[in-house]
Amino acid sequence: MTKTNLITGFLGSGKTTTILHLLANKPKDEVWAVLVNEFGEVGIDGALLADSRALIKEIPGGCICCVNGLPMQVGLNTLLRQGKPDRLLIEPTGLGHPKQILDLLTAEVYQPWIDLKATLCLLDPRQLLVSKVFNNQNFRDQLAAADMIIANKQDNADAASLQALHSWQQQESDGRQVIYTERGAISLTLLDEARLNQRVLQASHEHTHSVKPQQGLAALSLPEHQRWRRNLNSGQGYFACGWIFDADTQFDTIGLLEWARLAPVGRVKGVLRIPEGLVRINRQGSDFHIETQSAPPPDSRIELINDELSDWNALQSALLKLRLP
Ligand SMILES: Nc1nc2c(ncn2[C@@H]2O[C@H](COP(=O)(O)OP(=O)(O)OP(=O)(O)O)[C@@H](O)[C@H]2O)c(=O)[nH]1
Ligand SMILES: [Mg+2]
Repeated sequence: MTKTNLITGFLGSGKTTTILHLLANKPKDEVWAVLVNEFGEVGIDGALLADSRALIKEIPGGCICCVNGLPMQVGLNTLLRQGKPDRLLIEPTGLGHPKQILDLLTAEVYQPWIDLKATLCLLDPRQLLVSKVFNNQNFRDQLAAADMIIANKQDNADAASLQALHSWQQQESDGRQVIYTERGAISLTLLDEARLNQRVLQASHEHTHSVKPQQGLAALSLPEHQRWRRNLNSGQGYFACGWIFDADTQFDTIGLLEWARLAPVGRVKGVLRIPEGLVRINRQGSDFHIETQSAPPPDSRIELINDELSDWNALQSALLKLRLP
């Protein structure tokens, strides 16, 4: 059986960062797998995890209505049967509801395969102070469904957000562990804690797609001879726009980083080709993280997510101008 953990948490709270930390510290002789389900139609987290030596399966276009759909189940089955991993970490979309995925993981058919361990919920304490986030039912249910709360980004937590965290802990943690950390640097032993949380969750269902959810897997690639394409997604009060560019497209490094830093949106993530190789861009609000590597990526992809509809065309024109001849 594969020991399995759900790693939940709202948009940009640090799920992928935590998974990268766990993978970097996993026992050398164990095979680990990661299933990532993203809100955007253009999958980025798979590319952010690509170097981690784990088996990675990415399901883009993630939402509560399709998380239980065929792509997710096919992804899960492929990882479990072909990979036979010792451990599976599942990162659902930050905007999604944990109910369907927990229902799926506890379904009869997976009983011989999955040993469900603790569900860890990443929390950026500052999110407790943002009313649009705090009042989001999915945010609240992610916390409610967790066996332990990982209060991440302690380096950026100010007095007000720590106070909000303490109040939440007193009123709603119900004795569950709250672990304070930075960059998801948690102990691997937490993964073996038991799944005890039995709260009954009400799933909400509000989502629209620019393409049918079942086509989500197709978003991973670009049709032949097409230099780029974009995909839109919206739901739960959030809007996403992602672009994929072919392998030959290169971007001006400085211009691209400025574009990503200044784009008037809450969330930016991408892996793109630059003359020096590749750059990974990951921005949540003002938390801006970049990494470069000399090997070029198989393609370039970038995704923007915002809590109101943005001028995607203006952002796109500026991005297209950053392509090198
Ligand atoms: N300052 C700071 N930034 C962090 C910390 N942990 C993660 N980040 C940054 O926060 C941003 C989001 O991190 P991710 O790990 O991609 O978050 P996520 O929850 O996987 O995001 P989604 O999958 O888009 O929901 C990135 O820019 C990270 O570098 C931390 O402890 N401190
Ligand atoms: Mg992520």
